[in-house]
Amino acid sequence: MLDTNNFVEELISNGYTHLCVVPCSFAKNLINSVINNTNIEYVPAASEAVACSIAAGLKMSGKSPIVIVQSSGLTNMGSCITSLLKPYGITFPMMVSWRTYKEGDSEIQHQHLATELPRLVHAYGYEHCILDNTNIDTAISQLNNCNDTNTICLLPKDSFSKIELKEEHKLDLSSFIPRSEYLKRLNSINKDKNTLFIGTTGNTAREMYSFMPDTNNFYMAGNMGGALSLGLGASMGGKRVIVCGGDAEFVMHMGGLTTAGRYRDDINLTYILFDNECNKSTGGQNTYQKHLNYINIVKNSGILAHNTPIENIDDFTKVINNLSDKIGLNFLYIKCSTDVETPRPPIETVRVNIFK
Ligand SMILES: Cc1ncc(C[n+]2csc(CCOP(=O)(O)OP(=O)(O)O)c2C)c(N)n1
Repeated sequence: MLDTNNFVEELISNGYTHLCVVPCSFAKNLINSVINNTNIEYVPAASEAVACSIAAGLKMSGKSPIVIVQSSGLTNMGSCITSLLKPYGITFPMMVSWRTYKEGDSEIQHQHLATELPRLVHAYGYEHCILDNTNIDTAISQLNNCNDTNTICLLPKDSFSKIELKEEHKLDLSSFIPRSEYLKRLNSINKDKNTLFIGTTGNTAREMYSFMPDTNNFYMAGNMGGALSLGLGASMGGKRVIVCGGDAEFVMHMGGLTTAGRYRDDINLTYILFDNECNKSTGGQNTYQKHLNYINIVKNSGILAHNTPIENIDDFTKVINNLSDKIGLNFLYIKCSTDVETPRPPIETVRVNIFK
């Protein structure tokens, strides 16, 4: 295991200036150390494609960025890598956490790339190396090699020692009630099973498994950012759908809003955005999205949004009860705090037959 703060100091003395990131729990301690350090800038990105393009722009302006993403995020970067970085000869270190998979594990979103990740890297026209997490000098020289060549660095689990965020970077959500309270209420209102609930990757789906035992739930373990569009398709097919999403998932493929808005008069679909201001499931990293007005974004995409943020169960109950069986595309924005960890839905519930 590498000493994380020493590793970050070495990155800085080697001239690296920015860490462009979509978080993965494997990189949590490295991310915390960079957020704590004022000599290197943390750049949280809506998607891996965004992180990669920002890094390319930084490199073009003489900075020295590093990209950190999860293996599933490397697929989002494919277009940037093959049609920008490769043809224009732009290089910088890209660290990709190598998620593994054990048979029977419910994290089925990682199953394919657990074995195929190196082949994907090679298909993009890159070599791969595996970060040496036993020696800082070797690890830094691997990254320096990635900075000059078409090489992607794969990051094994438990590579970095534990780092806590400094107090000033910690979120205070104590004035909001936890998401579980809203999920329990959804469960009691929607026991009839006529509504399909879609839970997004991250802690939303996990908590639905614990707090919504009586509803008809689909737990989308991967495909981050795709929940609204999945719900759109299901509602275009005739289902009544409610998507429960997180603030990081919501922005990842936000273009889906513009497509969904077109069908607002033909479908029965509601997106409930639970904003806990963080990527809870990958280590609680702040999403740094306070500049966003989610309600206005949604309204301007032609979607019917409840006008004010919801912060208590009574208001929530009224709004949910008013959502009728009528056609419409609705959006609710809820400010919430986080719950204690709940278990992942087991494989039998994650791999359901969604065509039934
Ligand atoms: C393409 C892709 N990139 C990154 C991840 C890793 N990841 C899983 S959940 C998550 C954050 C989810 O945060 P949010 O949507 O706010 O929900 P929360 O966990 O806070 O409830 C991330 C970054 C992923 N699964 N897929």
